[in-house]
Amino acid sequence: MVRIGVIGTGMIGQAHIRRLGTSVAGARVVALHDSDPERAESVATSLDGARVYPSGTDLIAAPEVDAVLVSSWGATHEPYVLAAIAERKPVFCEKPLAATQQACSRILDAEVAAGRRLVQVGFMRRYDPHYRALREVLASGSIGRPLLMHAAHRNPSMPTWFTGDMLITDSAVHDLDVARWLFADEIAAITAYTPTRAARAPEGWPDPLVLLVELAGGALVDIEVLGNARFGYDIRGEVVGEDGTAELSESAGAVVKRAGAVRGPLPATWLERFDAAFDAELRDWVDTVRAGGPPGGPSAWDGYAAAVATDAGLAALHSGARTVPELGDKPDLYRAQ
Ligand code: ISE
Repeated sequence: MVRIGVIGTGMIGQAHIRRLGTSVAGARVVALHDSDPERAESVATSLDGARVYPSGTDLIAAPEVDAVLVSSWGATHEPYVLAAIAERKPVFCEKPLAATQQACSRILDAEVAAGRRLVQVGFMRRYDPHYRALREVLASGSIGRPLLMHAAHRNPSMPTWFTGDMLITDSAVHDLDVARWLFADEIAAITAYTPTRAARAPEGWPDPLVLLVELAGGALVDIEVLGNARFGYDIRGEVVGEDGTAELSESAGAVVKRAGAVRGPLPATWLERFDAAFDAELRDWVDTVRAGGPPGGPSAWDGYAAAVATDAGLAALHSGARTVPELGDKPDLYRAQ
């Protein structure tokens, strides 16, 4: 049984806690911390014997905690992940791994110094059955060498605390990670385009936003992001190869053709669309922690590369120029992953 301490008991933290109790075998949430102690206390009442800690670092150091799940506000991640590495405890960190390239770089340095991989980052799309099926088609070689990808990330609306820049750091970050993962390549340049602002988008938001992403191997990925599409949560992906194309299938559920019309399900939120992916990522993480091995999911390097890409995306957005990210060398620790 892996005894887990959760830092951050907001919406995504509570969803993870629920999953750890219902859909994941071999895990128990024993410790909680939140910057709002009342919220942590109220979440603790639904858990058998979970203790609330006054600080995240106390929780990480507690002997009763075997592994840490960080789901607090992104800007707070770095010190928690560093503390978990210092304690040599496995840590699952929601995206972003940390707020900037420099902060992620410090995490890489700490993990390299520890000499083993302890960090998994919550890029759950890599566990989504539809994305996995797409990746298998690419790996099978049946559509030949992939040349292009068209991706769309349409959100029905955004929370009140969202900002225009977060369309890159919080939304497009998933598509940037998926591009690296599907093409097994790194990002070489990003250009951002902002067509006429949607009437429903808040003043000053780059909504819609299109990122044109050049991969080091020469493939090109276009990513459309909408923050206020209203009609539903719509995630698209199509890869164009030398010999054919492969498309992300729509979410599970039957498509019905009847009375001259086609109807199918469209998820309302990302929690619904990626429900199975969230279950699968936590199961995999807990399994690897129980086995005592390195995590099998997105690594600190992936979290770092995503931060480098979002920093470049923001620079491209604000300057209007094609921006080349400075990734640096991949440490040996991450080469065999
Ligand atoms: C949100 O934070 C997520 O991570 C979702 O997966 C993403 O689709 C959404 O745009 C983000 O705001």
